[in-house]
Amino acid sequence: MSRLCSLLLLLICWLTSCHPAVGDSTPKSQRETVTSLLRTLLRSVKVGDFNPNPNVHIALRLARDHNLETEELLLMQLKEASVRKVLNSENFSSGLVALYTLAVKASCNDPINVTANGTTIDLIGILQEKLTQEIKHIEATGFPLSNYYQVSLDMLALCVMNSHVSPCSVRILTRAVDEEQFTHGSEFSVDTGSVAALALRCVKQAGTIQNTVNIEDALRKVLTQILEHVKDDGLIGNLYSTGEAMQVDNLTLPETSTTLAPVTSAVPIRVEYNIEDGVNHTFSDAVNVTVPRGSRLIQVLEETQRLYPVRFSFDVTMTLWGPSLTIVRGLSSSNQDRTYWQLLNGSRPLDQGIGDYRPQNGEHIFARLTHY
Ligand code: B12
Repeated sequence: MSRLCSLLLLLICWLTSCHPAVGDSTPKSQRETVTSLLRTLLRSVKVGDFNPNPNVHIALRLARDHNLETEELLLMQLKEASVRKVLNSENFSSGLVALYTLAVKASCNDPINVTANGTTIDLIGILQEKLTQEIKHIEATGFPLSNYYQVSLDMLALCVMNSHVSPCSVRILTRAVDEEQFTHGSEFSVDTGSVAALALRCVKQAGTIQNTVNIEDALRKVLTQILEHVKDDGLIGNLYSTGEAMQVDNLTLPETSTTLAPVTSAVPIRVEYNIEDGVNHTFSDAVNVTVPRGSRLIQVLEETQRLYPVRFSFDVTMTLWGPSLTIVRGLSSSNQDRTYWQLLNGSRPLDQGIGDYRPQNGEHIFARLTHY
């Protein structure tokens, strides 16, 4: 499912109209892939889901073929979840509000009047407020409350809804481009650059900002950075950022061969699993563990925890990308301290999380508490 997230975000900039996609420009050869993708999306919608995925709804609405019953169910879940998050003051980050707003709009519903269980909320108003908080936080600390990906998404959502985007927030985003703040680990974040470019382009085209010189400079710079990340195989950044990046410079999707997901088999593999507090240096530990070939990294962590429940204990937080590793041996990553459990194979950061990555025999996996 996580692989779909990036493909789905590819669609958000088409949301200026609330009509489902008209016509179908998908080449015949790719229709089967699209249909299979849509089926996977439909299967991911479950009755009673408390954390529905707005990306899924956006994608379903923009597709040519529809399953209105499932779309209706998902829309209802999104409305209920957004009202619940607001009423119970649950974690509702600015970018998530932006995605909910786009999802509601994709069903021709008005994000200003979202009603569930007798309560009505105004998602656009909430989004405006969330973006203001992000901007204040950047001005006070130098960093967003969430991250620049979400700040860009907020601005893009407001812009495509023809809602007010303040010159101040635009200035903050162009400054972030200028200061090269779009990082992911130690690398330039193609995802963030792409969403920021879409947001800046939308604001420029809206024509509500007087002096657009800064916007044009920032757009040029971020486009250059994105193009510097085009790989020989046609990917831009990696598989997950390519969909987003493609929207910014009209590149065409490279032909890639679809590889079948490896199947878990009884043949065992050995993986060295290392944990390390790379911030306060309070511990560093390692163990060799055996799991069936094709296992996902989370199974390595579970097996290690089963063998050594205290030394290798861990916990996760569920996100739109699946389980995020947040606690190792009782030590929690922290948004406030800007730390996270970075995942590496040797010295190379993984491009997937523990729910997706499948280690090979003999790999040296590290979970290292690191600053971002
Ligand atoms: C910002 C960001 C981070 C920040 C998040 C903290 C912060 N400041 O907010 C940091 C630097 C900590 C981070 C870490 C990682 N990230 Co990151 N991240 C992003 C980015 C650019 C934006 C996420 C976001 O805000 N989304 C919007 C909000 C509304 O959605 P959300 O689900 O609520 O967002 C939360 C989760 O996405 C979570 N998160 C961030 N990254 C990852 C990765 C995984 C695997 C999971 C499960 C969750 C997760 O943090 C977000 C804020 O709380 C995305 C790009 C993208 N296209 O989404 C990459 C992205 C999601 N990250 C990615 C990766 C690979 C990682 C790492 C595994 C890297 C590593 N080798 O350690 C780690 C996660 C390790 C772990 N402990 O589980 C990949 C995931 C690809 C995949 N198929 O799984 C993405 C798509 C980038 C890419 N193109 O490769 N990330």
